[in-house]
Amino acid sequence: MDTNHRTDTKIQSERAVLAAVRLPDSRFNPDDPFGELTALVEQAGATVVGTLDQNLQRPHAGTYMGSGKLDKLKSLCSELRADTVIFDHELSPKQIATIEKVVERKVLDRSEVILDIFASRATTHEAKLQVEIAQLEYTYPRLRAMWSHLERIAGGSPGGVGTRGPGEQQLEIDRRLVQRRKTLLKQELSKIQARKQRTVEKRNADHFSVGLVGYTNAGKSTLFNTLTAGGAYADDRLFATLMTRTRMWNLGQGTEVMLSDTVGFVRDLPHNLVASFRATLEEATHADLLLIVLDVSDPAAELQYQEVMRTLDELFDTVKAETERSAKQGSGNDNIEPRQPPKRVVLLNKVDQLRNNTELLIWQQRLENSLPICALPPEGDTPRRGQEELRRLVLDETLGEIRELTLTLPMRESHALNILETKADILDRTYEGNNVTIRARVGIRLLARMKSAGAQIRFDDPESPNRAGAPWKAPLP
Ligand SMILES: Nc1nc2c(ncn2[C@@H]2O[C@H](COP(=O)(O)OP(=O)(O)OP(=O)(O)O)[C@@H](O)[C@H]2O)c(=O)[nH]1
Ligand SMILES: [Mg+2]
Repeated sequence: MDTNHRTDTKIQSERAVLAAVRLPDSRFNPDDPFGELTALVEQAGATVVGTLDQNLQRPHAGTYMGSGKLDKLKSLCSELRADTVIFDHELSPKQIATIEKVVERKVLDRSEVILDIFASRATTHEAKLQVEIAQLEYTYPRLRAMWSHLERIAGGSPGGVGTRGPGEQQLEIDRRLVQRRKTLLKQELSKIQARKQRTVEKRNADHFSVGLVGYTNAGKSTLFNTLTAGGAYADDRLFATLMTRTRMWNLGQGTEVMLSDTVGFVRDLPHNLVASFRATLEEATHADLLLIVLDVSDPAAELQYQEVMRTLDELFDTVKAETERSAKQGSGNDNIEPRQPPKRVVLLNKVDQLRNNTELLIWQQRLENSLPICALPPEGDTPRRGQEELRRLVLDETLGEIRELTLTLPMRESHALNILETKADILDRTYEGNNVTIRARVGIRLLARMKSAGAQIRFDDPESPNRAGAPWKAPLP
């Protein structure tokens, strides 16, 4: 058999034809329908030699694309000497096998290409585990469908196809091995994640945390590096960052926040990959403030904005549902307050790349909480556009509205006292027994955070009815 068959999904240095079925609800950029898939395929190391798409009301069950179009796809591939066909959406294992039979070439879907890129980018142990689990769940059944299909046309003789040709029995053994491997990986992953979650929780209790999120290549790592002068990987490639990185960001006035750089979003992220990467994205949901980095110089900015917002909404919905479920099951802790989703600010990034201001004005008018910015490092001593405003904005968010309050706390609360000494403007203090009473100008959000971290603070607010100094129940902003 001389066709290029599918024993793995690597497309390094292959010649690829891209194919797509556009349905009424398909999301794509009409000005450059294959732009994003081309970028993905090139990241995976292949060359795009041609494209073909078809508008349909609904996909054909067996082959997704209509059969006439598929024949056309086959002749296009021969004409362009293509090795591989890549579809811009998910296909079932069966659809892949059927299409492969018609076009006589290796067929991949968009999710498999994304998985390949993730596999080649994963450097940490955690990222590698996540990618392997996703590949076992997504790619493996698709490869298997192909093997058994090849098996049939090769007459069932072992070794008849390539050198692999697994028989039915072999497939059964493979399936069990894969199952065992997956269980093992998942156990290891959940151990790592439990450890990480404890670190994150402890850190967030002490510090205001800010998460950078956004579409891949939007400029998150660049901004992260500029603000923290750190060394996250910033690169003009998709998915340069796979894991969350966190560093202190010094805002001045004795205030530091934890800034996190996360994995980039992309349209239709393979669902198994989302499952394994959810913990990574979920870290973003624990932030106190989300900075959404948007590349406004990208022609597909609108689509990317929609995608990021949709993914975040979904993520918050699942987290909320899970919290409610575990509360119903009586986790023993009745006073778990459902977390409010963090405030979102959209950073209109790469403004230096815009040729005129009109587009920027439209974004600003439309999004109340937005800020034009350039994420590149300062030129000499001068910070780039928007960076100083961003620092102010985050500082204000961190401290919250400043009020003059009288606080009473036990002397043993040395950690809380320390925070007050550095971050509040202390006007007066008196000692009585084991307690200290402090009159201070202090940000209410800072106080709320100290309280939720367990600090025993009572306060008298002249505007509040609980003047007697009952434990503070702050109406959180
Ligand atoms: N001109 C210009 N280029 C920028 C700006 N911000 C980022 N870039 C460039 O955009 C490219 C992508 O930046 P990254 O910071 O790696 O993007 P990212 O959002 O971290 O991407 P992922 O890690 O893949 O999610 C790099 O080549 C950056 O130099 C900006 O404000 N202006
Ligand atoms: Mg990055």
